[in-house]
Amino acid sequence: MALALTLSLSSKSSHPKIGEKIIQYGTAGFRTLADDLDFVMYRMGLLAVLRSKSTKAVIGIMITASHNPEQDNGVKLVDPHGEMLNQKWEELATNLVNVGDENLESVLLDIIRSENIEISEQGEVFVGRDTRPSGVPLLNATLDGIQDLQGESRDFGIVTTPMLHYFVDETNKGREIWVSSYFAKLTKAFKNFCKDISISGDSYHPKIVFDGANGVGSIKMEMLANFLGEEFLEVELHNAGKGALNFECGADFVKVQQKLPRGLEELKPGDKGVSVDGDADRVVYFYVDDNNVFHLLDGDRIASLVAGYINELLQECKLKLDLGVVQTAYANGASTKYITESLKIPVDCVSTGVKYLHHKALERDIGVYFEANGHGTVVFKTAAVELIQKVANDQSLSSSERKAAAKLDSLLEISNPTVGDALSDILLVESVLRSKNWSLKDWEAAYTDLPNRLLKVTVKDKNAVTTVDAGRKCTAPEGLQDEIDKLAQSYPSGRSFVRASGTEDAVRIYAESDTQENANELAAKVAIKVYEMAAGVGEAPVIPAM
Ligand code: NG1
Ligand code: ZN
Repeated sequence: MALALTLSLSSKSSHPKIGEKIIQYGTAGFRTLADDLDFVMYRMGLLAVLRSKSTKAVIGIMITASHNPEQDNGVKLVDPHGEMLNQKWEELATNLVNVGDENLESVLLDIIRSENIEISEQGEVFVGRDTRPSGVPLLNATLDGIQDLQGESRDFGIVTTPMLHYFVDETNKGREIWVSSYFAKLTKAFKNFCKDISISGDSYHPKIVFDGANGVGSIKMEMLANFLGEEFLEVELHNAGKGALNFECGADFVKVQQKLPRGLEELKPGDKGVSVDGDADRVVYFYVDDNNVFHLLDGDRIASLVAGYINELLQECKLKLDLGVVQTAYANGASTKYITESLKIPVDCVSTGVKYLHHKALERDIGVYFEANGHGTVVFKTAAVELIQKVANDQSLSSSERKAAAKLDSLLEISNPTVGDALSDILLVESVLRSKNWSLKDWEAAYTDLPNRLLKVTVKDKNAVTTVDAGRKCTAPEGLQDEIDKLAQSYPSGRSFVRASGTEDAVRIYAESDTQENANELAAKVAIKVYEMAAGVGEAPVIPAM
């Protein structure tokens, strides 16, 4: 008879569970005040070892709270192909984090049994973190968890989230990695792409004014810029670590506030502003015009630019591949219309959360996915890349066909196939702009955004707000959707929806209309309805003065 398995968790008593509040593995893992996370990290270290044993592959743990304020932190697990954690394991994670200390061993044993895990199997976990000071103690808690189940760990120190995803994927593909191999891959592909493109005229400038959100993005951007050299891309660094992380800067601030970040107030007309978020998986572009008016080029713009260009290259190299774009309900209505009607590229709309976009995009030969907030990438099937490379090397074809295929091959090599990656996305955007000899104004001319507003309301229990149809229809509280519909219909081109945030304790409200004033007003009126019907707490939202 087999001996009953027992676990001895020697560090458990150093990481006692605190608080009674149930916490959930949300759209971006666990995320809350850093002070409340020690036991969560320890337990995620334990779980990652089990996941590694179960998949017989390296698993990643990223310690970050992305665009949240500096005092928050969080943790996300990375699956073998560099993708977000499998949904069933998200539930296991939620369960493991919420049990009392006295039941920890038995819940782990349940997982071992239900997942048929061979405990003697090797377990290996890659760990990375953003620049938050709380990252160090939380890393130690994570390492304790890994060690308690005899897992091997490799600590990558401060890295961007997409770098860690890339390292996990590459290692599981049997390739050797080191920190600079990431930069080497990106820069080699970008330089290859730029090979035959000469810059002339006044439209494209190989220079960006970079807002690093005072986070890891600025450290890694500086390294990337050194690898590239100024002739390929000059980078003027701002918010490079002296101020508070994400405070009045970074991609989330710029997208939500629709204004220049702190430190870039003096951006000159014609300069290309670029903001990334606290873990550098999101990016937005912006500029000010001659009248000092701010213009934002967000994730929807990046999706349409990149997908449109890939489509052109496919036509030039006469390859019939299945290309599609994936968006969420937060995509600007004008972008969806432009991509489907002008570019004639199919668009799918999925629930908010990168994992949904990623999986949908993988259904295509080449899938371009972006959230409006600037989180996205290009994914592709290996067979599609092989076809493209075949065309690039087929001497019987015309040189224009071969060149287009070679460009497409480099472009796909620049993209991070595992997850949205601000640095790789910047190089994607720069590739297309350079190739088209476009300024940001040229890029923006493709379509006109519908003015929009994103608000949030704190309520007693955000889970009381439930939705269906990719987050576009609210099913509870009863009657709220009817109120939203009535309000939206009373504004020209009005569209609005609400959903519970997966990363914050709040309900998000999105509204679009023909003018910014109308979008602001519609968003505020819907926010008031949410506040009234879903037990809002704190100060009630107000309608802005026109
Ligand atoms: P929540 O908080 O669930 O809305 C936010 C973003 C998501 C995604 C996650 C992960 C918006 C409206 N929502 O999720 O798109 O990026 O954070 O970081 O931007
Ligand atoms: Zn992020």
